Amino acid sequence: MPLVSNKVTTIERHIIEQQERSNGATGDFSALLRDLTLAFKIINREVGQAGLVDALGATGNVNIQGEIVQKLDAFANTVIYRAMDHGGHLCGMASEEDEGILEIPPHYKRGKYVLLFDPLDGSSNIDVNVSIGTIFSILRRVTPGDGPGTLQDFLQPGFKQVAAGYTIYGPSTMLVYTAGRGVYGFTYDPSVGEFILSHDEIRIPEHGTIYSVNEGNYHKWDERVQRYIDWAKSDDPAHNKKAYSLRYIGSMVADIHRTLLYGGVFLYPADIKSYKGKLRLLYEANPMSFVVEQAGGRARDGGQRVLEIIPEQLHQRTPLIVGSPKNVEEVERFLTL
Ligand code: AHM
Ligand code: MG
Repeated sequence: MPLVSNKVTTIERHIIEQQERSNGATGDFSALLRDLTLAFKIINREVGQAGLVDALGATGNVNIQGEIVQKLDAFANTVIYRAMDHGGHLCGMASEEDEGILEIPPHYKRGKYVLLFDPLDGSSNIDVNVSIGTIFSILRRVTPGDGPGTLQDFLQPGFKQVAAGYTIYGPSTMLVYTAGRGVYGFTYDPSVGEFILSHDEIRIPEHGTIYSVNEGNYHKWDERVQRYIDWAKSDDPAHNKKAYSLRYIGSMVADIHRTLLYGGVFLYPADIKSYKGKLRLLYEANPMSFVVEQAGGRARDGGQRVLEIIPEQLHQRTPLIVGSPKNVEEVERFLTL
């Protein structure tokens, strides 16, 4: 009987194979991603024990977004910085938890990339054992030389991202990433300590029947958004449409991960309180939009493509409508009425 080979691919092998296919690859980028996965494994270990140890609850510090920082956020933030500061691949980092650029210590070599990250997104869900995630975005530096990265290196539009992705800490832990050549998902096997390729070349369904939004904000939205939501949850026999289902976890990584696999739309629109929306362009909207677009989806801010927004500030916010191309177009039709 011939041997049947069921190839087991770790993320490390996958990245190397991808690099070999792209011309001029130096291996620098593979090493960078490898360092990042180590940070994710450490965060995963800690998240998995959150209910056991006294790691729950707010530290009491207020971050620059005016939110209470929880212990695991602070932990994840430090883990990523420490895993990435000495690899020689980065000339700077920026985190949703820190106000300014995080510099590479002067005694370490600096490299040609910058890393932006949201160490633990959806942190209000930590205490109730609901999925949370880490989001990352990698850009190539644009300033010449090998000095510290400057704001210019970070404030690049999303279409310039070299790679982006997220790790979701859920019933199983998964890492989903794109380097601009499709989207790949890896499930963590804790028994061997490896992320194993489980979702090859992810494609988002063209259309889905789920909408995902914090509907508690309904009365704060523009009436065009209200009209879309009214339509989304109604039957529309003229278009052979049944009411969509609402699913909202309140962890963007989890809500968008479901949207990626099942289809539909995730929205965080602007409202009268947050007139630019809630989500951060550089740490949340850009990386998630890059992943979704690479899987065949669509990501808009209500007027333009998210990945084409020219950032002006590290912590700038943006409205976000992301998901299956047809669903996002449905929302856009209501927005232009
Ligand atoms: P965080 O970065 O402080 O965790 O906030 C971002 C989170 C997203 O994960 C989620 O989509 C959104 O906030 C939920 O906000 P709301 O509670 O307003 O629905
Ligand atoms: Mg966040």
